[in-house]
Amino acid sequence: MSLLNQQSLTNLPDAIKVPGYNRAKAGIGIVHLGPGAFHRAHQAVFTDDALALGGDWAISAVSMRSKGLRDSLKQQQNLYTLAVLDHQSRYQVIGAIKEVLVLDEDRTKVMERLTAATTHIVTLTVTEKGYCLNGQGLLALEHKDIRHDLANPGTPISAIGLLVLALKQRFEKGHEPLTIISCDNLADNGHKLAQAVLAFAAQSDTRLAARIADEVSFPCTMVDSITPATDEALIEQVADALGVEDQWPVQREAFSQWVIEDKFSGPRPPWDQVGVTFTADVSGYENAKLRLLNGSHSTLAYLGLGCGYETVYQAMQNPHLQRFVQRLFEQEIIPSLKPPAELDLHQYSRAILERYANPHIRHMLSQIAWDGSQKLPFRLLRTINDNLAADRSISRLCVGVAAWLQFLVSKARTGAKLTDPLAAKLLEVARGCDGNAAADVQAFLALSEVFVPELSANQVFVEQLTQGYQRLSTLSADSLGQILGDL
Ligand code: CS2
Repeated sequence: MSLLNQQSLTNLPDAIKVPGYNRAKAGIGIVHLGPGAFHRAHQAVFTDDALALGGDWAISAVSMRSKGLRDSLKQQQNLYTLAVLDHQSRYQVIGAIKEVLVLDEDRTKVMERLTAATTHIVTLTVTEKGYCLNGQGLLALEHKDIRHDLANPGTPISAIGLLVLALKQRFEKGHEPLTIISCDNLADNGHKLAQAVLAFAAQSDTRLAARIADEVSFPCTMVDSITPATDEALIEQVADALGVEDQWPVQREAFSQWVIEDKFSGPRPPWDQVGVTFTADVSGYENAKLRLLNGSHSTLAYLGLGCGYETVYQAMQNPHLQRFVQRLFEQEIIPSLKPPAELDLHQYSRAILERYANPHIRHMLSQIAWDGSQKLPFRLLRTINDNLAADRSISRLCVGVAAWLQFLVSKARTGAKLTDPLAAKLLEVARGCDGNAAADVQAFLALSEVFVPELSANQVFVEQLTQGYQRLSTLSADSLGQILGDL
């Protein structure tokens, strides 16, 4: 079977949507850091639609480390397929990415793109750990990548070091500043990124830091679309639908939402005409999404894996888990939120449950379980903190955190691989656990990278977490009804 490329576009079945613009003519206006499946299924798709309305907004995608995507997409002239999986699946060939570069190997080209007068926007999906933040949400100066970049500012390996170098060189060239948009699941993502960039710049050049603070905009965003990792089944399904082979398609659900703080340093694509929401304050949307969707995702991942389930869909077929998530939403998460007037949280959370019940999406719990140490603070711990301050219940939220601790203990016991930047430390603590709930929980709470001291010292939290941990010590699909019974 021949490969998807520019030439094959004209022979695809009629139902397949193809780029509605001249790819050769569209210039690069955006540099994206971290072109994983989520970027390619979300921002790149909005941008593809915007390109059809005109403008030089094609994307130069910079992979921070891996080379696989660059090498595969190069053979397809950087075209790839988006499969939207629902009761009626549809396929769309995306042309918005013009090139994929690898930071390490294509450094000169990367800097050229970042400092071109024609580049106006940098977007990022580098995952939570890519921001190199400490437990307080500030740049971790002791992080090994940050130490490397401070010592070698001309050849950075972190996104933060790279952005600072790019801004410095742009200012030297006299170009317009950039708008830098974090599209990761961090609360207050724009502010966190801005703080990290400023803290890094201030280490060597306070004038540069001041200029960045004055001129560069870091809008906050909320991004949302469930995007399971690409697997062999998808590759086959896409080949069947297209009649040509795509080596690296992406898949997602039909739902896709992007809310961006309306605060740009320069021009932007006509994203507002293709479904992106611009607003003065993203925090209401962002917190609702992070706490309800991502918070329940992580909870389901650790509880579901403990019961032997593989996917979100399977886990949600269990009536006890379904009821538990509903009550978690209603009793503990919704009361913590301050949504914008137009957002009905009860409706929003019902829609999330419907999305989880999409049988066409095989979203692996093991994928969601990655990087718990980076995700839980934003997804569950901040909600716990707010509820404690307002004297609200936290018992269900603590079950989610306790399920993570039990997941770590079981990884330590079985020796299975743990994907988490803090894996070595987490496993060390987990190996020392002997089933005494109070002592085990205390050992985990000492991890200040995850639990801020105010929280680990809070007696209500410690008690509830210990109870949750105790409850889950016999977790299995059969015992779930009893374990979650009164929650
Ligand atoms: C998931 C997210 O993998 C995870 O941790 O919770 O990727 C989630 O699917 C997206 O944020 C949905 O927008």
